[in-house]
Amino acid sequence: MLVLPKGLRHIPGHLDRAAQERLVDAIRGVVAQAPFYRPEMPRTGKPLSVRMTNCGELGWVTDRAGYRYQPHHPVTGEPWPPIPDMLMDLWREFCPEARPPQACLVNFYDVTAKMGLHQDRDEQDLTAPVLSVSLGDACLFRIGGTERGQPTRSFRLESGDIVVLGGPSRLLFHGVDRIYPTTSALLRDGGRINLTLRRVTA
Ligand code: MD3
Ligand code: FE
Repeated sequence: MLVLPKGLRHIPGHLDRAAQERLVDAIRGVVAQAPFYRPEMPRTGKPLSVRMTNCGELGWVTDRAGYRYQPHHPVTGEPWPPIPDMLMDLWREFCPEARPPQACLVNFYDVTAKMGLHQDRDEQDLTAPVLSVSLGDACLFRIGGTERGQPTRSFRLESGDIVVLGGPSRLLFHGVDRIYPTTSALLRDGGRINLTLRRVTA
């Protein structure tokens, strides 16, 4: 039996293929207004392998100056486009107690991209849950404890899966170790998109 950390809900295959296609279309609309860009590590400026954009009143960005939320795209200077209705509906369904999300980070992984173990703690409101939607190729997701170096567990996230991180799971270390190429035909050129909806301000 797979035991998940308290406060972590994994809903495999919540979105059927038609819903995934509608969501990809909505994200294509977002990306047309706010193109993917290559974020950089704080201080070093080393590029991340994941490409990013956002929708919502605030977007998470990282560059030499550090990690932060800001209301405009770092390359175009334009405000982020609104969060698509489908995602607002998922938030109301899975996070009915929470105030509305302010940010939706859109991560794009080509088949070589990964994301190292990290904590999400750039939000002022750490009591609000994070809701994640996976689209496209499957990945190997890893989740640990609240301290670096604690044991980790790995599981696969597939297209259409939803993960809700609330309560005690909100500050767990987590990352994406690898993408499994050609495991989904949703995105014509392969790769994986992950959407994370968040409340940012207290
Ligand atoms: C566990 N994204 O954007 S989503 C991130 O697949 C991020 O792109 C990963 O980590 C991705 O920050 C994982 C699932 C997720 C999101 C937030 C979490 C897991 C989490 C916050 C706390 C614990
Ligand atoms: Fe994260």
